[in-house]
Amino acid sequence: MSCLCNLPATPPIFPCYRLGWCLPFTLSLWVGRKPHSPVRPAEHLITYRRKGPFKPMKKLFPLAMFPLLFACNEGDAANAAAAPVAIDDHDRCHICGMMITKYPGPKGQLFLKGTESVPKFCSSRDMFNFALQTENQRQITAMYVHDAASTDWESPSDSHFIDAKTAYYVYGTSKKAVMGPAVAPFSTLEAAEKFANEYGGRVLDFQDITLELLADSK
Ligand code: ZN
Ligand code: CU1
Repeated sequence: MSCLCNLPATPPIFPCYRLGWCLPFTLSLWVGRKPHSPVRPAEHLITYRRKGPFKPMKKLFPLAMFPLLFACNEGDAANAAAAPVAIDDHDRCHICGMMITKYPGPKGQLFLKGTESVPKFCSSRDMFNFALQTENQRQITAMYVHDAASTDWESPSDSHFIDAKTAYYVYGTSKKAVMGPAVAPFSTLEAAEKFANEYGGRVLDFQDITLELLADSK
């Protein structure tokens, strides 16, 4: 079974936030259970109320919780970020339809909830144009961009994808990509600053890349 709630982060104290739901659920099973010893009705009511439910509960409670914990952890594993995939020569940009590997500049790819297909993009710029749309934002489970410091600008290598959310970006550089000014990603601030000094542009982080920014300079 899986949990009904869908809380994202796992706090350090509990193995899973969903215990908030699992715990009352397990308790409700115990409260609603049938007494297990055949006793006369009147006596049974008294003994059951006084100590019946609590003794076995102490012993069996951890056992009852175990499968629920397992269900929670399974869910968390499914939510763990998928690894980046290679971009094929025949892959086309999810936004503009261009053949991705034909053009220079860092590319992007992302993973969405509930689908196996991985949208890939001719440029990190087009990836942001997709990823920043409100209706897409909530569906994204992982986002990758080429690290412009560690791979060739003209034909970036698929072994140099980095997490888009923790990357630094240089915007407004003289280096050419496609679909408008390049959004050049870097894994470190130092690398981004070095690139900006050499090729121009300003250093931004993930939160600074907005649809307004991209629309302004088309
Ligand atoms: Zn494109
Ligand atoms: Cu394009």
